[in-house]
Amino acid sequence: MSDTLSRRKLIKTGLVAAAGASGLAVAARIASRYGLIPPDHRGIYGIGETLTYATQRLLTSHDSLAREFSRSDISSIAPVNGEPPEYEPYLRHFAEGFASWQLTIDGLVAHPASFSLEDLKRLPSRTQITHLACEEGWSYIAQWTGVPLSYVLNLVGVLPQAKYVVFFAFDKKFDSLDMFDAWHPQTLLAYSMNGQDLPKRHGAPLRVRVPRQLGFKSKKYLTHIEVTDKVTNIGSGQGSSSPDKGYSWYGGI
Ligand SMILES: Nc1nc2c(c(=O)[nH]1)N[C@H]1C(S)=C(S)[C@@H](COP(=O)(O)O)O[C@H]1N2
Ligand SMILES: [Mo]
Repeated sequence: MSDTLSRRKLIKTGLVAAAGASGLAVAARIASRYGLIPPDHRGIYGIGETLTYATQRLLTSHDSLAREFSRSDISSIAPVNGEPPEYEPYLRHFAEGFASWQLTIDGLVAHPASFSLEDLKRLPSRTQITHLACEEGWSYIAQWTGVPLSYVLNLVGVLPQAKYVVFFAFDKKFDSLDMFDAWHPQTLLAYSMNGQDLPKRHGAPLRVRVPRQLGFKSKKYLTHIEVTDKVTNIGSGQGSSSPDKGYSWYGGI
């Protein structure tokens, strides 16, 4: 057993034992010591959120992949959650076929940059058929093509103090991933769904697809990505617009 593995096992055993024997607060303290605290750790669900996140991170190895399906598994119907922004500047970009739309990436990076849709389409792509599960109880399987977020992060040069990658959308929603999911090979900046340009309702021109987490983390209608070491200064400080509506920040599956 490698050193990291035995260390992970030790922390995990400690966490679970502490949660059972001496209560959640002790387990939360252990999680804190190892930096496994999600941004929405305050409030009534906070200790539960910390335990879920910390346990998942310790149980899952860094390269574990979400299941990928075959073409015959693609669902004939893909439901939608979150209607397209029917207001400016989104409507103008849509009418122009996103010709002047740009994705800006800045924050804790060596080379802040903006990418047009054509720029992104010229970068190496990955196509994957994965399951999107909404916490409301429906799900579907679809094929997504896009540039791996990790590729773009390497282009802009993430600084060592980075802890989160934050996604901002035209509809004012935002969300963030820790660096584990940001570097994950299946986390895509997707511009195509089932072989077509991303349909308006599914997030045109660009969405993030995070198959290792519930659907709400796969934010649509992206405008801007920021790499940061803290999310306390964004929105209500919980790393996402979703916890304001009772969702957790971490939606691992
Ligand atoms: N910008 C934005 N992204 C979003 C949403 C939204 O309302 N706005 N809804 C989320 C939710 S709750 C889910 S389940 C998925 C659904 O993706 P789909 O509408 O393409 O099926 O998108 C997520 N991304
Ligand atoms: Mo959802």
